[in-house]
Amino acid sequence: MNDLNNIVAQFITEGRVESVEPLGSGHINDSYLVTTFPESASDYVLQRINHGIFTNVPGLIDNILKVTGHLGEKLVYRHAGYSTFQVIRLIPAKTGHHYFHDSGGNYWRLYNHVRGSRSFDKVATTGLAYEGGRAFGIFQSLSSDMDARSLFEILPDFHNVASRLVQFREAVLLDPAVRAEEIENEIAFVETRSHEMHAILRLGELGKIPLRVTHNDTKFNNVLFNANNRAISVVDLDTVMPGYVLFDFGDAIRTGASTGAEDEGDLSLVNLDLNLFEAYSRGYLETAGKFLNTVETMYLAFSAKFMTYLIGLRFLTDHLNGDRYYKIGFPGHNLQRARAQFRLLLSMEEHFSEMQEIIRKIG
Ligand code: GN1
Ligand code: MG
Repeated sequence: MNDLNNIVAQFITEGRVESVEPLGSGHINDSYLVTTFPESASDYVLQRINHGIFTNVPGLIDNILKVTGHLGEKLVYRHAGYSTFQVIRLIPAKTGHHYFHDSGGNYWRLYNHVRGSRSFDKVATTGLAYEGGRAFGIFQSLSSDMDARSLFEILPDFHNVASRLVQFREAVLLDPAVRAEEIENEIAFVETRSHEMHAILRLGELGKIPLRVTHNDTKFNNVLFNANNRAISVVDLDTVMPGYVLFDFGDAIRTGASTGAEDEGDLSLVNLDLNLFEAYSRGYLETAGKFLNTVETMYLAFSAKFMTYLIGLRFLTDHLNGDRYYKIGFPGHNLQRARAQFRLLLSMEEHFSEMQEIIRKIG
């Protein structure tokens, strides 16, 4: 705790630190809520950046500054319509950088904490789903006039299914943790769908869908809500880089329209909730619909299947590799996560024509 206080002291903050407590359920970085007094002073979110994954921390921070700068400027000066929406800010360190590199080699950063905000791992109502859709739609609308190529590709090929499949097949072959034999069904599940899952990649190569500034980690718990359950911000900007909007829509549906947790052990509890899907899509298209092209809109329903497949594939690959990437809570956690994703994908396959019909009606 004292160490964490010392880290916070490296940044230019208001108030005096009252407490530093672990925050959230992210699988990559370590996050802490820093509360301060007096009450009028801002609270903060302190994060230790996983620099094994984000190896270029200055590049990462630079991307975040570019995007938050652009969004902040548009919200304040040009987009009065989204008056309740806020953009999180990186707090400068006393060195002048927007991160702090400690003597142990760790990289830290500090964001302001959006006052009175909260997030949800699970979406309980269509009202929340609608608001989540609006939030990511606003984020994308505000960044839609940015040159995507001005951002550094922080994790190259992050949602590239071809390279994810190469990594997966290599893990199956090398089988470093000797786990491949127990998961033959899951391996077959991946392989039978691998061809159709290249659709978005192909559309990109053909120039039918543009590269845009995308968030790339639109888990529902990355939306912040106020006390009235209105979405007021989106967080976790680490993976903001050039991408396809379909990644963001699909990943949000994967977590925001499922009846079960991402790592649900009882697969009978995992299904796509069509009402949540409809509500999220409505909120999203109300805000993002203005700039999407017809091919992007046409593939929204498919993108939910795609991102559920891709994240399931990544969990399964990490399981095969002996859990080296994602934090796990217990042995077999990544396999359980992958199984829950594949169960959700089955449910989406079952309801696919209804999903498409919903998008057609709204779009
Ligand atoms: C990771 O750190 P977190 O929990 O926001 C991952 C995402 C996955 C997600 C699955 C940099 O996100 O891509 O969708 O887990 N982030 C990275 O829950 O790999
Ligand atoms: Mg993240």
